[in-house]
Amino acid sequence: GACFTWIPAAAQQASPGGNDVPKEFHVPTDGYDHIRREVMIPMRDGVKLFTSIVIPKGAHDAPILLTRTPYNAFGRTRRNHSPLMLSTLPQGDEVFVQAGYIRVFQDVRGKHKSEGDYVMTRPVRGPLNPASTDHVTDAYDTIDWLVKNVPESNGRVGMLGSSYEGFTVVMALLGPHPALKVAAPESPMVDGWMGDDWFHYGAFRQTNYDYTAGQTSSRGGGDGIDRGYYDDFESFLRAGSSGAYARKYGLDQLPWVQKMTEHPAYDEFWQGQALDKLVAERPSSIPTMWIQGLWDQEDMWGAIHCYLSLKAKGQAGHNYLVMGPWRHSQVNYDAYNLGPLKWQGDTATEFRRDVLLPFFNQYLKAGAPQADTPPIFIYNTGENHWDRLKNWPLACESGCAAPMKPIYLQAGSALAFDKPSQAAASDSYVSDPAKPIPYLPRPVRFADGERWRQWLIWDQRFVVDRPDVLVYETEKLTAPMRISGAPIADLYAATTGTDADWVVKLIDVYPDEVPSYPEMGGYQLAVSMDIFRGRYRDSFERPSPIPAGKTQRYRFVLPTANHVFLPGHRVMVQIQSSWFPLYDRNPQTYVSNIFMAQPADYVKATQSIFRSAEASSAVWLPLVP
Ligand code: PG9
Repeated sequence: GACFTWIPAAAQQASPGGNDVPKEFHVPTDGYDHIRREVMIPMRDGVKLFTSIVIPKGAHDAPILLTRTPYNAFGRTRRNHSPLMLSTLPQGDEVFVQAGYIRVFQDVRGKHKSEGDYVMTRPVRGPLNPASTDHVTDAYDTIDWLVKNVPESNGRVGMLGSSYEGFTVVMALLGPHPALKVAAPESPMVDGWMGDDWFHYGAFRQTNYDYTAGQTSSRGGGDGIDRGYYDDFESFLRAGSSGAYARKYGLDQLPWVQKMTEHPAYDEFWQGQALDKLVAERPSSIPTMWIQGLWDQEDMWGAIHCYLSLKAKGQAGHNYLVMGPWRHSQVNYDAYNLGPLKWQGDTATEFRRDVLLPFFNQYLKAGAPQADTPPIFIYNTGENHWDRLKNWPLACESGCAAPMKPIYLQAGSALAFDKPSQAAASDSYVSDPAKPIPYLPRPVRFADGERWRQWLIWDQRFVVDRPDVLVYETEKLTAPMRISGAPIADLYAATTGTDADWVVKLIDVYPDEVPSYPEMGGYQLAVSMDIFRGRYRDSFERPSPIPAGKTQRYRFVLPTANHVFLPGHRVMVQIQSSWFPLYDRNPQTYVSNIFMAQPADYVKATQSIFRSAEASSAVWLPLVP
């Protein structure tokens, strides 16, 4: 083992005052249970990537678990200062450490200790990436090097990682090295425009400014934004448009901010990097487990859409879907609960131990037993247990065991399955961009991680009484009502403006009293909700002004749910036209680029939602009979 090399103080005195920082400092590691090799792995273009390899002492024929990260590989392998591998690696790795895996983290090019240039979620080689390398080749070259240069390994590699680290797993699948035997993209960032980090159906997520500043204002950990406000609601509202906010804080110098600003619509820039399309074009034969949370506040689109597009290509045999009752990346932590929602046991640790590890072992360890991997492993968030299913979804528009069933908005704030029969009936509200609806109670602080991680399950009572939120609710249910799939919002709406945002929330209203858990009495839990920018109603690529006063149809798929509304609960739908400051405000006047909207473009608009025979607004439910 390496040990501290004693250099007498006198010998270090290059300057008269001395130097208390020695030239070399080695920690004695003889008592450690692991060895660490930090290497620069050369890629095909000569760029070297910093790679931290953590090997159990005495390992031989051990599988390799690889994660490629923009989040500092050095730091990712140092959770605690400890001589124990279990302690120094991330919590999510514990089951793999206990099973004797070699763990590898690598900085992607251009970040932290790696050489080269950084491009945010760098697209594959082709029209959007003229270089000779991408994450596909970097993963390939890394795996090639690892299996040739880590003698303790058995030459088999698995890749796993969440979010950006999940994105790099998906990239590796587009041209995999033969030694890559199994993969698990966890909440991978897949389509940044449709519903992952950058936009949702065209509405821009302003949290990205902090993220982009952190990622790209320097090669290492970048700097934050000097806002001058405690409340982000205030800092964004005062700045004006999202573009004005970026200019005010100097963020418009960052190339990624410029790219997002230049591509507000779903043009070739976004289409060409949508990985759910690319994985279906180039399906791999590698057993892959697509994992995400049912309340994933960052990457709600990626895993499920990759799974569905591969299934549509006949690839379901070796692609698996896991959806836990988790916030973003919670799969790698404890998951007894998500805020006030409590589950049966630690759903994340149990998943890693009982499903994920056996799946990896099967493909990575010689002689490991065949795992009993369910094709679909999805938490039932109403009945509070895991479902092991053969197929997903259970209800959908075509090709499923059950069809979708609309639940209609009705007179008197009611919600019911009978189609409305009245003519020209609607409900209206005034949406005022000067008083946008917060997505969390104010003060809103993006930096408050605890609240950010829970915003999707936040009790929606905090906005239910606002005059600019429409609310529809069923009677108390007398029998359980199960949804298993993706609900679809289907609005017939008119606006006095020429552009508008539509937020639709499908909510489980808890009984007035929950005796053993009083704080859940009357809780309004959104089981599926999203935002849609009205200008994209006919085309995501080519937006168009909304004709003022003319009823238009807005149909958009909401996030996947596997939920049972229990007897005594009610189903609620809420509709509103802003979700601030997470999403930028729609000025409600059509402008060519909302990032550039001028103060005068922001106008009040009256929004009318129709609930009539010819314009029956509804939420289509993936109802399981
Ligand atoms: N959701 C984060 C992210 C991924 C990719 C791009 C931008 C942000 C993450 O958690 O890594």
